[in-house]
This record gives sequence, structure tokens and C-alpha cells, in this order.
Amino acid sequence: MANDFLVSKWKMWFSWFDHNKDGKVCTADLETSRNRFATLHHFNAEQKKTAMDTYTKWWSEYLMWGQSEITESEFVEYQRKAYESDKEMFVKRMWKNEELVCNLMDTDGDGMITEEDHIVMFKSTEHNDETVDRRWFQAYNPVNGKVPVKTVVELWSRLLTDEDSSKPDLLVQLFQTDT
Ligand SMILES: [Ca+2]
Ligand SMILES: [Ca+2]
Repeated sequence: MANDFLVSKWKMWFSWFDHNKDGKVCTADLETSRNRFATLHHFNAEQKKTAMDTYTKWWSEYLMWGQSEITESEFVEYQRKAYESDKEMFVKRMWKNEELVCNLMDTDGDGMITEEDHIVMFKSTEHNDETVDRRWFQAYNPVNGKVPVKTVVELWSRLLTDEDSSKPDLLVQLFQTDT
């Protein structure tokens, strides 16, 4: 069984994408977000196509579970079933999810995410307050303005997979402060 702590974190993650707070995420939201992501990065046509395809793969597979519209409770049910049928596979799935999005943020492919990369990703999902966006990035302890992709993958994968509420979770603290 997935415990209440983990389920509450899945809800936090889902709510991140449900900007209008109507309890669901749909294909139209994906279209808006991926376009915004490409526009803010000023991609050329080829870069734009690759990034938009990856963005779609990310949302379709991991956020929307192959549906064109998904509610928070449906999302939690999909997560719960996958978690309870094979925990190891579920953890792998969440890592893949985070690797996909963190590599998407690393636009120049040097294995590092800059504050600007991070702000663009946040803004693509309508988190437009740069003060907040910068606070999240600074919480990752950047060195010379950059954080390794791996660090961010670990933090977000842990959010989505770790049931131990006794360990402090940086992202839970940020979600509680800012969302
Ligand atoms: Ca929504
Ligand atoms: Ca980079």
C-alpha cells in the first residue's frame, strides 16, 4: 500500500500542473505549456520540434497516463496501482520521468541546469513568479549558478517515490511554502 504521505506528494506533484485548479489536466494544457516552453527558449524550428516532442512524451506518459484528460483522483489511482503491483518498476518509472524532464531543461546538454533553464520550465507550467522560481532553484544549492541534472532528478524522484515522512524532504517544504 502506498501510504498517505506518498499519496499527498503525488497530489502535490499533480497540482503543480493543474494551474486553473479545476482538478484536472488535459491536452489543451499540454499544448499551452509546451508552446510556452519553446517560445521562452527562443528555439529554432528543429530544436522546437525535438523539445515539443519530448515535452509531449513527458506529459502523456507520466502525468496523463495516456489519457487526453485526467483528474487528480484518476492520476492517484494510476500511481497507486503501479506502485502496489511492482514497487521497483514504479521507482524506475519515476526516475525515467524525471530524467526526461531534467534533460529537457538542460538545453545545451552539458549535464547542468541553470537558473534560467529552471525559470523557463516553471513558467511553462504557469509558475510565473520569478522570486518563487529563484527560491526553488537556490534551494538546490547551485554552484556557479548551476545544478547537476542528476541532483534535480534525485530530488524529484524522491518526492514521487519515498514513503518515509520522518526524513526532511526539501521539495515538500518548498511546496508547502509556495503553492
Ligand atoms: Ca486544470
Ligand atoms: Ca545545461
